[in-house]
Amino acid sequence: MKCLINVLSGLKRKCIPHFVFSSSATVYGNPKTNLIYENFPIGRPFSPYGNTKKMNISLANKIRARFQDTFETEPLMIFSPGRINIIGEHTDYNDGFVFPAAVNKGIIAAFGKRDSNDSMAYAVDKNEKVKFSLNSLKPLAKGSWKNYVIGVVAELKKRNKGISNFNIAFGGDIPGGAGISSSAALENSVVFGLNELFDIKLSRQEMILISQKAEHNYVGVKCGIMDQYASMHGIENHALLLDCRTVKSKPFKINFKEHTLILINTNVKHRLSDSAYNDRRSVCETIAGLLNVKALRDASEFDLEAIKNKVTSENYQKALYVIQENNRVIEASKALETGNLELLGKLIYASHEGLRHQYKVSCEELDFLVDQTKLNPQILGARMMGGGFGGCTINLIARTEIESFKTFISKVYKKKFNTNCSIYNVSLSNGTKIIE
Ligand code: GAF
Repeated sequence: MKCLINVLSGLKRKCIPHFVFSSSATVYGNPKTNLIYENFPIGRPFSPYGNTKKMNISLANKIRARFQDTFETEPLMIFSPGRINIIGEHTDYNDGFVFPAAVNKGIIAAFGKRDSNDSMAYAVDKNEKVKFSLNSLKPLAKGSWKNYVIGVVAELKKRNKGISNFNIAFGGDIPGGAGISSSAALENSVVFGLNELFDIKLSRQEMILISQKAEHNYVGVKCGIMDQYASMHGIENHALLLDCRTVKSKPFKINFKEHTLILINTNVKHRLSDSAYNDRRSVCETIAGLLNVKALRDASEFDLEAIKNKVTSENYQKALYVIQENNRVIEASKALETGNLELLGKLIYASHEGLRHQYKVSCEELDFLVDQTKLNPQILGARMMGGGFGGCTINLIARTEIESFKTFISKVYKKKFNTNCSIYNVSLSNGTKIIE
């Protein structure tokens, strides 16, 4: 009842939500109307994003306690999730399609106002603190967590959003470099927390663009919008078929019944992944220019064939991968609508092949994990996830097979690389939100 009142009071506000019908629900349960509030302003007490099941409560308690001990006030608490991506890798910055979902792991951040001439950020997991002045913000050493926080603050200042000094303490339960986007989760937690603390009245859609710009300008990665979008707009038990040109999504209820998704972390992150990422983006933009289209999203294989002799064969393959991967995302959404998990699995495997041989963003450890799944018919599909060069694979596996596969893969991975892989079960969660 309380929830219904909250929803009605939210609807009374002047903006109009965009209603989307999830056709997949006809396959996985009763047809259901879902709400996508991309431009909904944020404000207490209304949150259309509800509670997130199985969030890490002990982490939240730890972050709150550290904040209280350090800053001696009661914090505003935010949870911002990481994301998985079923299919559609390196398509987002080509204005293409992706299929991510927010998960119940991510960043928990505590915020409070600060009566001082500077602000302070405290990374609890690293036990590191940084003080900074809001009037002289600049990127710090490359690779530092501080750039994610300061970058968001700088983007808010650039837009003349009225913020004053503040404290933040944060920690997470996804390792950096795992390909689950702890970076977008952190950026979103900062913009969401400051929006709330200083009553800036940004919509979720405005916030994700600020997070993305922070990553471009302070972290130095020219990322697309997938991670920030999924983390901010996630819906419990749903994946989002996101059109990265319109930045609007269609939620698909995910219930794979006898199957489920698990993540396997290689626990490696190879050097140069950021520069390789930016290089890939620039290749795609150059080829889109040659094709005279806005982005590779607008090109077909036929179009690409026509300029084949104007590009290197390596770059031809990269552009071809993007065009094919975009098509795979659409095929995957149809497979989900018809409940065809075998087809979904095949598309996931094909995505990995493209990332490995055409786009060349995989690595030995990821390829090994994917190759091992092919020995097991109970695993329908597997592929690397995220930017690549390390991090996790995502695996579509029969539930009955999980325990024996975990034992198997842990053993063979350790034998091959003399290091452990980590296995995560995740549930699909709501987007960035205030927690009690
Ligand atoms: C990273 C980026 F941040 C995303 O925008 C996306 O490009 C992804 O790599 C690859 O699909 O996570």
